[in-house]
Amino acid sequence: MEVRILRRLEAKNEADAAAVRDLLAAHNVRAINIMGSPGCGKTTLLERVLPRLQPRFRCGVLEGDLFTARDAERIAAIHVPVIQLETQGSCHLDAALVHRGVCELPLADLDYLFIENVGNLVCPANFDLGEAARLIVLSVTEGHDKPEKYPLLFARADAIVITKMDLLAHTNFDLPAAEADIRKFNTNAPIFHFDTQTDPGPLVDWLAG
Ligand SMILES: Nc1nc2c(ncn2[C@@H]2O[C@H](COP(=O)(O)OP(=O)(O)O)[C@@H](O)[C@H]2O)c(=O)[nH]1
Ligand SMILES: [Mg+2]
Repeated sequence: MEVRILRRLEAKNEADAAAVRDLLAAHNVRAINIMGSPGCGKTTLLERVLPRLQPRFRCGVLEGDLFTARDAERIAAIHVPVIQLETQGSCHLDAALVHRGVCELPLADLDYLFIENVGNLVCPANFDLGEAARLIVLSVTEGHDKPEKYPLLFARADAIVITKMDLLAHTNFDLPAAEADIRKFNTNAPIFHFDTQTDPGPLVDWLAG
């Protein structure tokens, strides 16, 4: 009797991620996968950082959301090439959708590709998108317990940005505790502080590095 095999989804995703990685490498484009909760400030960070990178580097963006093109409209407003990826209800981007998005971008004209993942601290961590680096965003309004509750995301980060620092004094967010917890899972990744009032220079330098 014939035996049917259903392969786990990740195996398909791994093949798609390899295709994305090969395509980006062929065009010498460095991709950064940005992950964090809904509303933590991922798009705001891009709005602040992209104009700082653009004079030196050519950037493109893939915006991941369940529905709407609102974030892509924000990025288009600052004149950066962008494609909206609508997951139609799925809680994370997968490499197949990213591959379709990458094929729509002018890769020959890009140095950096920023992929804003769907707002979620769980599922995106498990899906390789073919990126070169993972940037995790945590806002002070979410509570300092999040690194301990969602360790996988922080463990696999290449850099972590703590956002909405201007609101720190209005919250009970314990910054040293949050950073100590991040260090339990990730000893190497730089931790940047960010808000819309402060110069994002160190983060820009890391991205450009
Ligand atoms: N006070 C303050 N608000 C911020 C900051 N960054 C983002 N926000 C606000 O947080 C909300 C969600 O930001 P957004 O960038 O859309 O988050 P995303 O869902 O992670 O992309 C918006 O109302 C932003 O204006 C910040 O540094 N300080
Ligand atoms: Mg957003």
